[in-house]
Amino acid sequence: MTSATIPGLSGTDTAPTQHADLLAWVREVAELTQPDRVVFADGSDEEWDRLTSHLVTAGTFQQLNPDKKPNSFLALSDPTDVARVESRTYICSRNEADAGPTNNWVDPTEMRATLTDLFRGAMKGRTMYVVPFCMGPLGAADPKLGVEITDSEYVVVSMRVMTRMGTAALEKLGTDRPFVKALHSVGAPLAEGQADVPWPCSDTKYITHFPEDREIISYGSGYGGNALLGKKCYSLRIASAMAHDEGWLAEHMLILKLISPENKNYYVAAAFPSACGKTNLAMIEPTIPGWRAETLGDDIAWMRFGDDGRLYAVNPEFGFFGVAPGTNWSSNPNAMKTVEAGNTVYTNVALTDNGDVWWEGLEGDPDHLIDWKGHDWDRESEEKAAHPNSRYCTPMSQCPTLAPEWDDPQGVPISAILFGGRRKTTVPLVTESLDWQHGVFMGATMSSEQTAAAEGKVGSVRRDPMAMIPFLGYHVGDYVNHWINLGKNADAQKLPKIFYVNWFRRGDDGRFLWPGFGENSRVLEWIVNRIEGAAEGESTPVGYVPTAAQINLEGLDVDSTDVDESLKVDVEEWKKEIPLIEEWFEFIGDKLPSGVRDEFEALKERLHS
Ligand code: SAT
Ligand code: MN
Repeated sequence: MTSATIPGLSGTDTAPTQHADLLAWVREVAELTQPDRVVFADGSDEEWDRLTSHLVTAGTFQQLNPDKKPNSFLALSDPTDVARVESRTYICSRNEADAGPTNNWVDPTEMRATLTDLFRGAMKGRTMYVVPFCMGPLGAADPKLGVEITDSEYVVVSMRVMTRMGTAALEKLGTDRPFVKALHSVGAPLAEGQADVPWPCSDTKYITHFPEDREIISYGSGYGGNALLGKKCYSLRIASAMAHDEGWLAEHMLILKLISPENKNYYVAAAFPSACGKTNLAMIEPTIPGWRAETLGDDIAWMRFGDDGRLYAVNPEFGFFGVAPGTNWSSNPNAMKTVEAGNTVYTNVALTDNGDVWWEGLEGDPDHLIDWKGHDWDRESEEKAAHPNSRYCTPMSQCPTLAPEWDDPQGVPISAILFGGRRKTTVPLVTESLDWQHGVFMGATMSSEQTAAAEGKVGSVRRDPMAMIPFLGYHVGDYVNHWINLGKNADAQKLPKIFYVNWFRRGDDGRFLWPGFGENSRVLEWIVNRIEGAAEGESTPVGYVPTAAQINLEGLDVDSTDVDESLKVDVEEWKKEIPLIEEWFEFIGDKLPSGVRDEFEALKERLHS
């Protein structure tokens, strides 16, 4: 047996790698999970065709009308497997204290034993795919590699869209480069002769992370962030732990390039919880004359200080896994053009009678659809045609506004960081922080109404520091402290300015006070002008907030009193936030950095003076 021999390996028994650790791990997993065969994914077009055909035959995929959506497919998931399952997501650090109060924790030895039992024979009757991938540009000096082992063709195909996957990543692995082990099974072994279902999954789900070992093990779900392990599991949970150790930041942020009428480039990173419009902002079409925008990423930013002392960001991903409902030719024309170009996997949207897709908020008024549960749907139907967390998974390279520097391993220098949430009241349309530490306080106390991207009660307000609550690989207090320390060690002049935005403030009757979408460019213009020292803002107890007159509202068709309202700092409303922040800080506990406590005390004083 040569060192590259894998029992059950398809075609030949020689693996296309000599990486000893990888080969040992592949053998070990194959022995435990007992798949029918083992296949190394190469990321080729031929492989895509083979796997998508297989998925069509299996009933997981329906091929969409090639005239409407070339080389694109619709998957309808099991109705119980539609979002990330935070209650089943674990950070298995060696010490419980390191996982912190926001994560589920189980002792790693105990968790590994549980998982070993679950994985024993878990891939019976299935193919085990070995999927090498790279998060971030392949040309990086220190490429961030991973290998996902999975028994789901849906995952392999989606990983090809979302990551730099296949032979190029395997080559980067060489014989001994370190990589993140990401093991996944849908947890639905097939007995001899047993027919498969279109969306295999298990009622038992575990999304587990071993931060010290840089390892991920996921069982029982085939959906999104539970199963495409390069995304939240690697690029946020594991990477945040790496970033803490190594002095950089792994953040739940879009990366946007703004080009001013003077042709000057500004790069902005922005954090919002899942399903709060990150993709729309990432692909914004400015409504104000002379301004242009380009996209670098819509979900994750890795940021580190460059030799020049500025903070540089790269997007580790290769595709967009965007929320479909609400996406349309006016809210996000660039997302529409990206998916229309084809090569897209849709999950849990509705199917039209002519083999196209539809979701709530999309143009058109179809008489009849097949809804995401596979049932007939018409306009009288009470149920939504598309699941609220339905998604499109589409190559970034197809985005018409993609910035040419999107694949540059250097990254782009960030001028502004935006934090934002979905709040009906209290939080102004835009607030500039007093300085870095105050900005970190803003980020640490970020709050948002819960969306459908995770299981839980939609609409309830939760604190979500830097939109990272579901994605932290370690203690939230240590995380906030890491932000404070990075600021302390940096050249304050070169740090990005921090802003807090809220596109979602409402009037008494529930109407949105600000039109949002492309009009958010007016807020971005104010932000850029603040960076340049060229815009006015009022000093308020919560930071610098513009008046309506200080924002460019030319040509905007809204009631200016609504804009005033959207910018209002109501001291009495803010006083009601104080006990909520207090409670939140108590929950974080002793590890909350003193600098953030100082900011809290200073805010209370400003509100009471
Ligand atoms: O399901 S994912 O985690 O990939 C998407 C999201 O929640 O933002
Ligand atoms: Mn996200």
